[in-house]
Amino acid sequence: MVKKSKSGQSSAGVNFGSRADLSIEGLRRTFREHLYYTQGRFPDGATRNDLYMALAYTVRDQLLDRWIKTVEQMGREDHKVVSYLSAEFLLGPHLENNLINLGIYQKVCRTAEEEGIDIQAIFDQEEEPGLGNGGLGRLAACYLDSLATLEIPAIGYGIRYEFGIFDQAIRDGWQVERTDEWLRLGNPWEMARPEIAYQVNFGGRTEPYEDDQGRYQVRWIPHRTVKGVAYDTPILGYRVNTCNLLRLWKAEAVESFELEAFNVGDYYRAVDEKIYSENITKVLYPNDEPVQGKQLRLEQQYFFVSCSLQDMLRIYRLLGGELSRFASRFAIQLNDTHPAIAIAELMRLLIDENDMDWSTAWEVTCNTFGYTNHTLLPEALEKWPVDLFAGLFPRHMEIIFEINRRFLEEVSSRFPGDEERVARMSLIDESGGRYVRMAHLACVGSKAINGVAELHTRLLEEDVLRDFYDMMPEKFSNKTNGVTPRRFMVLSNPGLSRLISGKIGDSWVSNPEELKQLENFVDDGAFREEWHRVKFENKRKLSGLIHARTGIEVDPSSLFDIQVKRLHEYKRQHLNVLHIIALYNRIKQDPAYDLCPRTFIFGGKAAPGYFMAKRIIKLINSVAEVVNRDPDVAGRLKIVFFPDFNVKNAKFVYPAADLSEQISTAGKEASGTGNMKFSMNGALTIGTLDGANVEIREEVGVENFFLFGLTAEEVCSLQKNGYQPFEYYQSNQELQAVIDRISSGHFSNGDQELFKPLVDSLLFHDTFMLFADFGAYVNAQKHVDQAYRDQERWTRMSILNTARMGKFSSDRAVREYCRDIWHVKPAPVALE
Ligand code: NBG
Repeated sequence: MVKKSKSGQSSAGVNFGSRADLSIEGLRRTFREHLYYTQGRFPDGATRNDLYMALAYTVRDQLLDRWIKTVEQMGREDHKVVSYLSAEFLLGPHLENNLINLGIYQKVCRTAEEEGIDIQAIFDQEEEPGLGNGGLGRLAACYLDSLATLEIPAIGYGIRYEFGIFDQAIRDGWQVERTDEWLRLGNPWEMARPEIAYQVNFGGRTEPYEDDQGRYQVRWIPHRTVKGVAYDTPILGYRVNTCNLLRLWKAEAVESFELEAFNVGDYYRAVDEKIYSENITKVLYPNDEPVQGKQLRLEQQYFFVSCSLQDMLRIYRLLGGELSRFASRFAIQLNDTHPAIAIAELMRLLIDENDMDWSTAWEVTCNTFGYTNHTLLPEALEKWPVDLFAGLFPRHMEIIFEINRRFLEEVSSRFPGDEERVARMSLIDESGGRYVRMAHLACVGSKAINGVAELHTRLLEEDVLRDFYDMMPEKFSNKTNGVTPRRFMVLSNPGLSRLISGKIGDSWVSNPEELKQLENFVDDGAFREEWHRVKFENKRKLSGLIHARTGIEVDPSSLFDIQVKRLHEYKRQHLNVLHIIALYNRIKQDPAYDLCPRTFIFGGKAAPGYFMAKRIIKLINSVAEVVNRDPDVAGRLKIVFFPDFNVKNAKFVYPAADLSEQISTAGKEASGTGNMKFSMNGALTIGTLDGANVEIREEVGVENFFLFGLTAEEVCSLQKNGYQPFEYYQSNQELQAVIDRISSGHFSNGDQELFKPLVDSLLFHDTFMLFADFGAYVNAQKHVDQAYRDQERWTRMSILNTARMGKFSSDRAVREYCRDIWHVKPAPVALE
């Protein structure tokens, strides 16, 4: 339980009275004060946003004591701090989460009700900070939640994008993008810290010189300087006092610089400079996996990395330690290669700005960083043209060349005469054009390298990073992803959480392995009935939302078959569509065809420039148009594309699923985390042996998982032996009929061109082997259909899924990082 402070005594001994008071009266008073003094409203004139803001400030007040004490403690005691560097944090709404973590959710809801306030409408008012694309950014947010819950001192460092991931609307079946103006009505959760600001340089040249002691030094004479300003958001743990810090950087112009020195009289150019500077943190690049080699993206990466490292060095100086012991106070984790330039930047800061010698600086650097890889897709491995890189960061380029020179010397001496290996491992790809390989930089400059699921880590070791594994196997380990049960169960699925807690108590929330105890109740008919009822209620709620957003009526007693995730060919949403069309064909052929009524629900955004992904969205909607209104189908099949899938509406989606679609080509999905969110909420999975599916299946039991498809090895060897998708088309009649149905224009008002690019790509390339897996997939779906007819059995399997998902809590994952990589321990925060 949260320890209450004695009427909010601060460390300075000042009594802040009511604002930190958790009693109902206290909350009520603080809320009214904020409505009046912060929002400037009487209750009568207050808008919904005023009410939301006042409540958010009321809750934030509760966090402040904990937040200040946590941050103070980081600087005071001899604790190591985790510094999580990530270009993305996909946080989702804060308000409900904070209420849950504080333990005042029920109390606040009840009080609001008494006041005649529609609390759901207020929750709904919050714009989510969509500062990420998908799994990688959401994982960072889950890890912040777990770090705080485990009472580990930690700072998340990232970018305060003015526009997060775009809002998706569907027009005429196509995705249209709208800018996400999440800051429009104000953000009560952040605090601007204008006095915490750093200068970040770009471009220019370097110049060698001799310092006072006659040592060789290099100075960087930049072409341009931008200022990074800190915006802080509190991240409270569940029922603890630890309230960590998320520090996001906003780019601003260095006013004095252009206005006075350079642009005297040239007012417009000065303003241009300002706009140029602010551009850096204007917008999140909306590409999920493949990288976009854009200069601005590289500028964003360096910008936030440099600010963050300067900030850590400042904090470290406050502590007064020897700089050579930096790694004993900070463990920095690189969330993929987006912040990997940190390795060169820390070297630069230590050598050029703190007079450290190369080898000490290199030791500090290598002991500080850990690197998490999140992808096996070759097109998602970041590499930057050397010219672009050197133009923006001339000094870093020199440092990287020197790191590389020393490293390749080591490679040569370990593997004499193996020139091919040297070329393969070089930080510079010279196989055609010259590129900086960010993953190689990350591997060389980190003491630990990890993948995000067992299969993924094995494939890294055997394939993508094989040479590095050969040379330094001790650096490699697996850290299977996890998700927070607070947001994805307690907050998203209150009905199920209440049912569970009623049976086994509520300590599973911080210790989800306890969910195992639910296994004792699978034979309890009354419990199963309750379980089923909760699931049905969740499906009813989602049905209402679907109707409101799309106008489509769905039947909550049908099987809810859901695939929500970013649109990507490797995730194979179109394989799901091929199955739907196969069912449709069966019904058309035999209107009495016996099948369990199903509602297929899709959701997810496509990168705005990803042609195929956008066409898959159009295909889903086109098939939906035809199937949903075909009288022969008569409600047995319904298809929905739920627009604008994000963290906020995810909470209605995961708890309502009967079936979770995890059907990526084996060997392509590093882990997946949506798969975990579904299964925790009692959905059964139909899936391939890919990413964390492998481990989920092991945990929940093979008999409670619908497996199909080629293994990663089979995918690989089929590819090698010349995969011919056309042969599958010719030999599988059902597949042929499905493809022909699309080609004929049946779903596109006779237009045979619309889906031709998609169909041709499948017939003649099928890079992700839909055709090879089609038969097995349709077959597994048949088993799903059979199983769902036996509702007792299905509910049993559903309960067992939830009961056995404890492993996939982000608490477990973060504990492993703490133990194996960061070497940090909990540091509980006392309030008085
Ligand atoms: C994604 C993977 C997912 C994985 C998340 C989190 C990137 C680069 N990778 O499979 O595709 O679950 O990372 O680890 O976004």
